[in-house]
Amino acid sequence: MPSTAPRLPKRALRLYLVFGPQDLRPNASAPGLINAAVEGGVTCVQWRDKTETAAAPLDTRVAAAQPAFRAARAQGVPFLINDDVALAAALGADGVHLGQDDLPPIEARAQLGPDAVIGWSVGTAEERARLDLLRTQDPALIDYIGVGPAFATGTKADAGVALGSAGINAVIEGLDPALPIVAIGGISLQTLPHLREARVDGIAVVSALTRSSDPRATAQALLSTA
Ligand code: TZP
Ligand code: MG
Repeated sequence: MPSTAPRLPKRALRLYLVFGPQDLRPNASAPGLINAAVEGGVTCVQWRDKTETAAAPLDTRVAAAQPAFRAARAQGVPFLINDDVALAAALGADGVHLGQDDLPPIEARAQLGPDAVIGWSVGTAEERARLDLLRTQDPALIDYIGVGPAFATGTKADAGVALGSAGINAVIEGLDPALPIVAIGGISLQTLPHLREARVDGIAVVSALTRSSDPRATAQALLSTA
């Protein structure tokens, strides 16, 4: 039994909205999307800015993320930052989601402190081996993993080969059941039924919600399909 409560309970990963300015429909706002999505049942939000703002000075990145952060805070859902550890620290976000080529989790933990949530992307056997090694060194370093791409996705060009349920289960085989797992990549109302066999705690989506004309209803439908 872990001696302390998890930084991010599994239920917070049930339906995870990931997005940035590049994903918003014309005339949509980040707070508007977050409000509708959380009303529909979204349990966690990640700010993933892939626009030129990502290379701008920190105060510009903070200003860009601030409306989304405030909306998530007002809605009472965890708010994580993709890649940008300095932004997470400046904003006071709940933590970060890191890819294998981002700042190593150990360094992110050193910068963000013991309370920050750290999520890590794991999509291959090699990446799984890296996770196992890190967890041997410090079982509490990583708070959850994102596994994918579950299906083909047009949202992330370098997402890799679609894993499907069987591929996801192979990557996570034998993992500590206490470690929360979220599937990501190409998950929509159409593909979600094919994920029922995957032993994951939740799903993360970009386009299923950002491209929906009614994110509230789509979030509800995703939750009832899962
Ligand atoms: N990481 C792996 S796949 C992916 C990310 C950020 C993109 C997911 O986007 P979508 O639109 O839900 O396929
Ligand atoms: Mg990244």
